Amino acid sequence: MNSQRMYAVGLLVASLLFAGDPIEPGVLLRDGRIIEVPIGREAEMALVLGADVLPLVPLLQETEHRVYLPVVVTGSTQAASRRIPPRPIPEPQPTSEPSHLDEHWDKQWGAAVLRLPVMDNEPTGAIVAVLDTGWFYGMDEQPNVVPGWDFVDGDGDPASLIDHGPHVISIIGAPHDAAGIAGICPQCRILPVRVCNADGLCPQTAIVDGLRYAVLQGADIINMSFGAPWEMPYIESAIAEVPDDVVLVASAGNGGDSTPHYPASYDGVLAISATWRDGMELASFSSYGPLVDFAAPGFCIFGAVEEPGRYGYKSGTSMAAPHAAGVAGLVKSLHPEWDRDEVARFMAETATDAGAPGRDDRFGWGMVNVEWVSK
Ligand SMILES: [Ca+2]
Ligand SMILES: [Ca+2]
Repeated sequence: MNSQRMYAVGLLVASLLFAGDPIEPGVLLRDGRIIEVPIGREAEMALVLGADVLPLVPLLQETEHRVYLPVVVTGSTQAASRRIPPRPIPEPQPTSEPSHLDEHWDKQWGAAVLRLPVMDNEPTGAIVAVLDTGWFYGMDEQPNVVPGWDFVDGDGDPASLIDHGPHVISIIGAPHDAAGIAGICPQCRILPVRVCNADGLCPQTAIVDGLRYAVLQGADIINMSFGAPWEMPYIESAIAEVPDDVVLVASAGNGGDSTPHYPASYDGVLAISATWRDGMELASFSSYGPLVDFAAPGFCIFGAVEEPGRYGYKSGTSMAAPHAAGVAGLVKSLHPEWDRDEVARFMAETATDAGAPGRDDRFGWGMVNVEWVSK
């Protein structure tokens, strides 16, 4: 490396370090190998490597509205993460619909806003692949989880080490019973595909493999609660290969602005923005823009957390996407012959308009709902 370039890199590293946002330790993929990158000199090396490093896709998290950033960051993503205001989480109010027996139904404002009816739990519905951190197999209440795969460790055990994936899965598929919470599509079969590691980082190769695997396993819906504000050609190609009868759902991003996030902004993917508790106001952390297709509850969402058997609140477009994926799962369960455009059209026709009349850049075609199920 010449001295001029070293100087430039040094300045870049210095500016990142002194900006108040410490560079996160993480994992990078290089030459097909996953390497650990702790804080310090190795992080500097990662920045120097530049094009040799496939950036990891961060999971979009969560309660503190902190967006996980990979080691290789740009000025714009740092700025975006700083704009997300820390905000106290108000005590949720009980919903006015005590129709469900589930223990925590009074905390499930999101499912109540969607007008979720009580449904049976028979595993006869659509297959919803959840590309995430995996599932807690020790949970007391189990959705209809089918055998999946772990593309982080390369084995057949997609058990999760953190609560992001389990939270997402419980939102989609928790059974309607006396225990825990009520999922949006309890008859859906959940295919856990572990593509994100315990640090909340998702190697692009794992995502690409996970997409192909989900299609081969017959997934009707693929939920992707991760993303980054930069283009990822490998993932774009893999998405383009997914057949039209598979509905792809992704979180719009937690940037709080109109910077496009990927994979949500790729063709054929439904991008889901997140709303506050009243359901008709966009969450301040939610990204928005012309590619938003639908809005869904994403603030203070109750679901599986921390360890098997426990529940808690999380916020983020990561939580909004599985609400929409659950709705898509219900549509596909009723109409397995519909392709993704037909499913999206039905979801648009039945959505609750919000914001500016008709389609807009904040709520897309509106807040998804399942009121139509009981009609
Ligand atoms: Ca339940
Ligand atoms: Ca609207």
